[in-house]
Amino acid sequence: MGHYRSNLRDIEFNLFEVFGADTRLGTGPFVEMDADTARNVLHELEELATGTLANSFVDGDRHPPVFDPATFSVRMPESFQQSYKIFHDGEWFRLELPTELGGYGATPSLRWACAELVLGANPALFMYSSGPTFGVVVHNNGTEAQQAIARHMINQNWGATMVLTEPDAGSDVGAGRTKARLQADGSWHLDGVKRFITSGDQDMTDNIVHLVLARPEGPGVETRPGTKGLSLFVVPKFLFDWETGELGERNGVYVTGVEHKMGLKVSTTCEVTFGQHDRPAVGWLLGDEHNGIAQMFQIIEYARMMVGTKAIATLSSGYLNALEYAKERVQGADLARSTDKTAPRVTILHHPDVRRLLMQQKAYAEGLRAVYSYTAQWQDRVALTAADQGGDPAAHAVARAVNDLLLPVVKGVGSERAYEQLSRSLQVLGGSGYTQDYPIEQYLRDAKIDTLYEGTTAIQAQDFFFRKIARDRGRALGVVAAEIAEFIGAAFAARPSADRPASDGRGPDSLVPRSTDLSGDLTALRTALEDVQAIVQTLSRYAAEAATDPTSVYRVGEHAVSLLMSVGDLLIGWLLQRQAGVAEQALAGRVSDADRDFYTGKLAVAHWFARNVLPQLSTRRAVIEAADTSLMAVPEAAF
Ligand code: ST9
Ligand code: FAD
Repeated sequence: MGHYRSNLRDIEFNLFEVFGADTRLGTGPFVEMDADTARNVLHELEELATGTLANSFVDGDRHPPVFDPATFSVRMPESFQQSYKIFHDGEWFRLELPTELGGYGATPSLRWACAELVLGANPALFMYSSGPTFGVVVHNNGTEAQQAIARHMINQNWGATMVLTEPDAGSDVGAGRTKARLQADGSWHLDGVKRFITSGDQDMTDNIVHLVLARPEGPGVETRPGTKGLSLFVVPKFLFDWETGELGERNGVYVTGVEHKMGLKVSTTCEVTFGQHDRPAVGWLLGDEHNGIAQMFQIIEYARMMVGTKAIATLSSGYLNALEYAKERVQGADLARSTDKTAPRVTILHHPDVRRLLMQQKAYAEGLRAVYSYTAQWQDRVALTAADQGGDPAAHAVARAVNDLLLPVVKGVGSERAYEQLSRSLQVLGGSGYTQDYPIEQYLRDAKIDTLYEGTTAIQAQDFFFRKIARDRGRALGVVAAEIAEFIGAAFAARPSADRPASDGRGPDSLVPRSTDLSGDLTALRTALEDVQAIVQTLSRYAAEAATDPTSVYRVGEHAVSLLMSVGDLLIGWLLQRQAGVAEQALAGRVSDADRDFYTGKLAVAHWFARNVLPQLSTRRAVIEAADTSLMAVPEAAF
């Protein structure tokens, strides 16, 4: 059996039972994909993901791609090439495409559910396979002539990259120095060195299209500093006939090095040089307009969602691997009988501390899946309210803003919690977890990158506070807060604390709280909402006070990650309770044994999170309300 443990039951629960995906599938731009087809797609993809796609995951780590400096080229491991070919031949990439470009009409929420399965099985495979998806960006932004490039990217399955980072321009993309000079024929010659470029080279596709941020210069071109002075260029590895797509000469863009990394080794991370060798690096200005950073952010927004989903997918598999182990590993006696040396040995799942570790992982794996699914259903709404669908512009604007707000949560909280909780997965396996007999040490190594690329957690937190909350004047946050408050109000009204079904007292199941403590859980959720609102108010005050005391903003900088993580916990707490409500209703009817276990788990995890995690937000609130700027006053030498 391969490494990947999928959780299709929970994916479908989110899609259909919690977020009502079936009401959006088969309508508007998604008319070609109905709910039954969507379910079939998920089941077929799950089979592929847990088998063929997962098969090369370990081999790709132990036998990573080989770089040949003589030819500036990369050779991929054979096992990975096979997984890639099967994935490509199945035309799964079409799930990501709109119907007008040959897609199947999948909603974003279905697409991200499918993405989870591939990202959990073999994340690099998803990235190498995203050339056609990059083609959508070229199509949406390109001139009519450039749209032909998009068609070749899709139909000929070319690879693609996003090229921002330079040695001196990481988080600070605007510090980039790569230049582009306008040529008489309207093309541009790029000149510079980029680093850390994912999928910069591979030998699985005929061509690779690099989408490169560079600073334009030349007669009649205004050169501006910062990100706003960057333009986006389409720079192919091989030049080609725009009409037919037939490949021509090698272009002057070369991979000159591949990083040796902690993890995700099968994903090439390349130094890419433009115009530094024997020939110019020829490119074209996307859309013939200097709007590079905004165009690139169309890719970044997608990639941030992808990175968060990747992290969450890995955590889920880590948790399920750990759970499997805990059900089999026998060690020690039940704590309640520990003084009796003749007591039978039990599986480690009987130990309260192992349960604590597992319940934390379950809460974050399932809670974060709910967060990305909630975000994705806002993306469905963005599409359904678009002007070309005759949608309401106000509803469209709200859906966009809420999606924007949630992206740093999916990316920042998803990646941080996944890395943290994967270390708990490893802990459950004891010393065995530290070995390569199990996949968790690789999961940890592979998932660490998720807190770093596509904007580090600090960058996500600043984006979240300054752009998505302050600049938006809290409107999108208000929409989400109102949904949470409405849920709490409705839940209190429906289930006053006096109205508690008694525990049926049967076996270990009777330990599950069911709705016994529902009102206590709701109170914890209400307090968490108040805590987050207070944190936002306090940070907003610190930001406002910077008008008279510029150092006041340091308090925001120091505590922005705490805000981001607190909002993440609030959303998880809320969505787990929402899920528990759905589960309770289901349990009131006839369910299969498997579903009874599944729904019972939903009640247990919502209760556990409300009692063990949500109260922590009050402490974070107190810390932030008492914040000062002393940290910034510490002399460098004192660190
Ligand atoms: C990387 C790749 O790390 C790793 C994985 C690769 C995987 C590849 C496969 C993925 C598949 C992709 C397929 C593509 C498919 C897409 C399909 C879609 C149909 N939201 O605040 P300002 C813009 S890559 C939107 O002043 P600074 C906006 O235009 C490397 N836009 O910034 C804004 O203007 P305005 C990743 C945003 O202070 C303008 O930027 N590297 C957002 O100049 C200026 O904004 C990073 O992520 C936003 N949230 O620069 C860099 N924010 O305000 C991280 C900004 O007028 N660093 N814009 O609207 C940052 O993000 C910095 O905050 C900074 C700061 C660079 C933006
Ligand atoms: P720095 O920006 O130097 O950050 C170092 C530390 O300082 C971090 O902790 C950071 O949070 C903090 N920091 C920096 N600035 C601030 C600030 N203003 N406020 C608070 N804290 C700050 N790039 C691409 O363009 N394309 C790719 O395909 C790509 N793939 C990658 C793949 C891998 C495996 C890796 C490692 C990187 C990749 N990157 C890619 C680059 C990646 O996006 C950057 O590494 C990332 O944005 C961080 O930049 P940096 O490494 O220069 O770190």
